[in-house]
Amino acid sequence: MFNAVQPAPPDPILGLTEAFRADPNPAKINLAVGVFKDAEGNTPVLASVKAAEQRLVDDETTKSYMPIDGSPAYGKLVQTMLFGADHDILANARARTANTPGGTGALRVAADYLSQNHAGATLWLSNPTWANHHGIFNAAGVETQTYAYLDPNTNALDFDGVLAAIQDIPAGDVVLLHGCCHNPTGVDPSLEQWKAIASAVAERGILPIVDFAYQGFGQGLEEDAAGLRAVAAACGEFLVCSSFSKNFGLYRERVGALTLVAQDSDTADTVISQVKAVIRRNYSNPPAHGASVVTTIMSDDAPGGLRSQWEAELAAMRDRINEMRSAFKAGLDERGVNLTPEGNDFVTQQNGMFTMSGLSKDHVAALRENHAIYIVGSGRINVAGMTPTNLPVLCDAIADVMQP
Ligand code: PLP
Ligand code: TYF
Repeated sequence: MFNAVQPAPPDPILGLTEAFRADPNPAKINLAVGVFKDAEGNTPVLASVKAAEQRLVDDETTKSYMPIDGSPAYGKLVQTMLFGADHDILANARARTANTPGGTGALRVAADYLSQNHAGATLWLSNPTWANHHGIFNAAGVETQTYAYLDPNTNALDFDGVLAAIQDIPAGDVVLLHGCCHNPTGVDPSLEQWKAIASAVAERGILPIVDFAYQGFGQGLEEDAAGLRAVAAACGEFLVCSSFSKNFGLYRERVGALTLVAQDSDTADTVISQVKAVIRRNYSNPPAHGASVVTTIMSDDAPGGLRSQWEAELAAMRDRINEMRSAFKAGLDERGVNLTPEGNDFVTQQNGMFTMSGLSKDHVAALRENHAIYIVGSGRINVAGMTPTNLPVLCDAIADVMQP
């Protein structure tokens, strides 16, 4: 029965982690997979998470099933993080949130919902985008197309290209926007650009999905939500896919959320009924642990409580990434290496863990073969994998592979 099955190709990013593990070189550096690392190269459990887990062990009274869409308290706090407590969307009960297994789960539930309720709609993805986006939506039967995003001469946003592409998207189609810290480029629109993109999407009658996997990793929790809130101001209806893998360091606990916002509360009830039908057929109800940790932390909002402890830990992660961006740019500048014709300024102008370095496939191969430095074939570098120790080694290696 199984002998006719052909092997699937390895995941381009996770496959690199396996190759890295197998590399015997003690000086090897992994800047591939999108996981935060501290200055010692570790991905520790946050102290606020440990404390919340201890409370859960002590206080949890049942392991009975969760509701299909998770706990109402979690849904409320997700909406508050997205829009702020006083937003019209909360006041008029226009949003519904389902707790999903990670951001990936949110995207897959959104994909099944679209395929079953928005027949024929095409999803438009930025070029480039997170490697898994096409696969998740195609697996649900949603066709994907791409829109222009990055200007390769400057490694900055091709804003005119984005707007021109939106003008050509048919009404009723769906566009995915990265809420902040675009993966893989690190390039986000400015607030003015967000407003223009959101108006264009609204005018065309396109449904936006905001993929929000890095809230708090760019400029701050509130600052990073500005683009999403511009979408909320212009577009009456949209979806948001949240992930708490990165900002709570809860990667393996699989905690995320799909939030739908509708014109009014009755419509929101109808749409969530379809979302719940999708979930029931996929995994029935979500894993509880990660969402309980997030709820425990966010609800303890007294001064000195778990929430302020977590916010400080999140700020420390963000600050470390931004310090590494500055040090990386300085290291390249000192060696006379220019990653674009216009220099290396783009490195410090981008947000979040990733930078699209502009390094070619040959450079990437030479970094791996000659220096045991692993980055994704597209040239994406995980800045959060840089440390004060490996940074000079990295900059020397880039100078070496780029010399004419
Ligand atoms: N969306 C984007 C843009 C991501 O970069 C990621 C993870 O890397 C995800 C979604 C998925 O997140 P999760 O690990 O919570 O499934
Ligand atoms: O590095 C990235 O962009 C992601 C990280 O189950 C990742 O691919 C790895 C495993 C996973 C989800 C995301």
